[in-house]
Amino acid sequence: MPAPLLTRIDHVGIACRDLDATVALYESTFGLTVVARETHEDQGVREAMLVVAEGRDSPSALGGSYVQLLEPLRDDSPVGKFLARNGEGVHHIGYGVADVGAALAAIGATGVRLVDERPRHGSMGASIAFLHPKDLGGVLTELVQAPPDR
Ligand code: CMX
Ligand code: CO
Repeated sequence: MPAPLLTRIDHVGIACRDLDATVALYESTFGLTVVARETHEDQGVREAMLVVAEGRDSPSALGGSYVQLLEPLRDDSPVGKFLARNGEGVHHIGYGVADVGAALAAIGATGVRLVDERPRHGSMGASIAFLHPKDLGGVLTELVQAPPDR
C-alpha cells in the first residue's frame, strides 16, 4: 500500500459573521490562543487561526492543528455565499499533506474535481489547494503543506 496522502488534520475552517466575537467565544470557552490574524483579499476573507496543538518534529506530522475562524469581506465570496445559504458553521476541513503539488496530481487522477489546479499561498505561509465538495461527500476539502518552520 502506498503511504496515505493525508498526514494529519491541519485545521477546521468555521464560517462566522463576526470574527472578533467568535474569537472571543473560542478563547473564553476553550482557552485557545490566536496565533495569526490575516486578510486574504483573493479569498474574500479575514481570519484568525487559533492553535489547538503545536506541530511535532516529525516529517510526516509536520505542522500543528488549528481552528480557522473565517469572516467574509463581501457577500459574493465563498464564505459570504456559504453564510447566506447555511448560516454559521463548519465550512471546510484542512488536511496536512507532505507535498501539495504531488497530492493534487494524485487526487486529480482519481477524478475528484480540483478547485485549484495548482497550489496557492494560504494562511501562515502554507501552500494550499482546495478540492470540490461535490465530489467529496459534500465536504469542501483543503490540502495544506505547512512551511518547514511549523
Ligand atoms: N461546503 C460544502 N458544500 C459547499 C460549500 C462548502 N463550503 N460551498 C459551496 N458548496 C456547495 C453549495 O451548497 C452548492 O451546492 P448545490 O449545487 O447542491 O446547491 C455548490 O457547492 C455550489 O455552491 P456556490 O455557492 O454556487 O459556490 P461556487 O460554485 O461559486 O463555489 C467552491 C464553490 C467550492 C468552488 C468555492 O466555495 C471555492 O472556491 N472554495 C475554495 C476557496 C475558499 O473556500 N476560500 C475561503 C477559505 C480560505 C482558507 O481556508 O484559507
Ligand atoms: Co482553510
